[in-house]
Amino acid sequence: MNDERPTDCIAAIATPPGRGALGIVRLSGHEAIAVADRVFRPRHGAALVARRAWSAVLGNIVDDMDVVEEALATVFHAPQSYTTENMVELACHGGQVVLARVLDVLLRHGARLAQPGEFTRRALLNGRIDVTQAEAVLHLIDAPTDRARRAAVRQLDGALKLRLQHIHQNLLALRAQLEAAIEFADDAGDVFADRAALAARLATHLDELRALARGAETGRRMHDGVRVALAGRPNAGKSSLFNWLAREERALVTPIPGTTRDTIEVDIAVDGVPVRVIDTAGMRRARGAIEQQGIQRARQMLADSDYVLWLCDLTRRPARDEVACARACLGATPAVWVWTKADLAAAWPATARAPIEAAWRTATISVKTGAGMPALEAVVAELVRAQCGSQDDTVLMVSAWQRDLLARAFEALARAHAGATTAALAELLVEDLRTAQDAIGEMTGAVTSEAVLDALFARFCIGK
Ligand SMILES: Nc1nc2c(ncn2[C@@H]2O[C@H](COP(=O)(O)OP(=O)(O)OP(=O)(O)O)[C@@H](O)[C@H]2O)c(=O)[nH]1
Ligand SMILES: [Mg+2]
Repeated sequence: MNDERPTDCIAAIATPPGRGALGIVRLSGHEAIAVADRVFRPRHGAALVARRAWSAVLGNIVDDMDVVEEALATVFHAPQSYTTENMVELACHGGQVVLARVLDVLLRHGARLAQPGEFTRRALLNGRIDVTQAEAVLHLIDAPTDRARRAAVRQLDGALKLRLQHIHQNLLALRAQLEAAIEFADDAGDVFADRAALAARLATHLDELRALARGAETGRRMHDGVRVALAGRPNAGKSSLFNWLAREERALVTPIPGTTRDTIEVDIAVDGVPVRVIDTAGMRRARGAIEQQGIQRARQMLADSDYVLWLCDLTRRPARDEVACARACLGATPAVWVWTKADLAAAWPATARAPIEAAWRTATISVKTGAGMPALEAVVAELVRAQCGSQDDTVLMVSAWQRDLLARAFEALARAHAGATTAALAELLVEDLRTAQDAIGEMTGAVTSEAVLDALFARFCIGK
């Protein structure tokens, strides 16, 4: 961890731009309360510096003789604040000109404009939170669904930090034991003597890391969402289903085949997981350059999606290459075959349907009557659950570099485990354990570099 801990007074507008009932300007640093006192005139009583922690004081913010704004100042004394430093939060009226003026006055009286994420960075540098908790702050602010919020709050509370610390300590203890065994090879309690027991211990740790990796993958899904594309022949009813799922008339629906050209996307929530639904152009031999581009784009979308709902119009007689066309368009992306327009007379003979029913998971719907829609939604929910699980207390909201660290720890531990079951060199085994342990340590920020912290906090907004 970096030892250089800045304590100068930083200030920033902490609320989002735009009009609002309230806007908050916050200050943090050793001199924060003193700087606020230079511009804040309490309506009654003593200056802020003489106030008890967490007192809220009504007063004016003045610039020389000018009253700039009326505000409520809340005083926080170190270490009981967000950053662990002295802090003042000025709750002002939520107008951009007002807030900019208040900030400007503070900057001219000894504060410096905070960098993005600098308040949270100070909380981290001062040891109140670790990297997993700083990540949780970001994920909490960005949470696209309530389930993602719950996971972020749990992590902010230190759940992941404790888990990682626990694993780190266990790996450390095991490594110490192994190193001692190497050094005093003749000792009675040589852990290398019972290779099977050692392998079992490593397997337990490997399981822990596997569970973490699964949780991190779920967290990624819960943040990025699951992509579900709607595809099929022109006029199959894709845009109709899209509008139904979006609960609004977003996409143009007409009886003319080839209506949709560009892809259209909408975000919905399924079981607390964000799902991006993508409507695409109908697949056929394109008539004209625009449609050709649309189809090209649709194919790309299918390749980039997690799932495809392949829609097929029951009322249109099947073409000879129906299945081949679907297979070619879908590529490797898993799909559910959805029969549409079930309210109308079907033109597909049972013999043509049978091979499809055998090869694909299918659903039958009518957007017009709503028949089959709950069942289709249940299928989508099931697909989403398959990606995101339903166990909330194991979800990790971590970033890509933390997932990489987890993978590194896992690989090293897997090597150690393989080494324990064979008669690999003890020193190599210890080295692998050290690699795993360091990677886990890095995840909590115990040995995190400045560059990594810069990258993390660059994703924050100013004032957080
Ligand atoms: N009766 C009935 N008509 C439907 C149903 N779903 C869609 N349609 C009609 O089928 C036609 C085509 O629907 P769209 O949703 O535009 O089809 P699409 O697959 O998006 O078509 P393209 O964008 O041209 O590829 C429209 O006239 C819809 O009203 C349904 O469940 N029942
Ligand atoms: Mg369409």
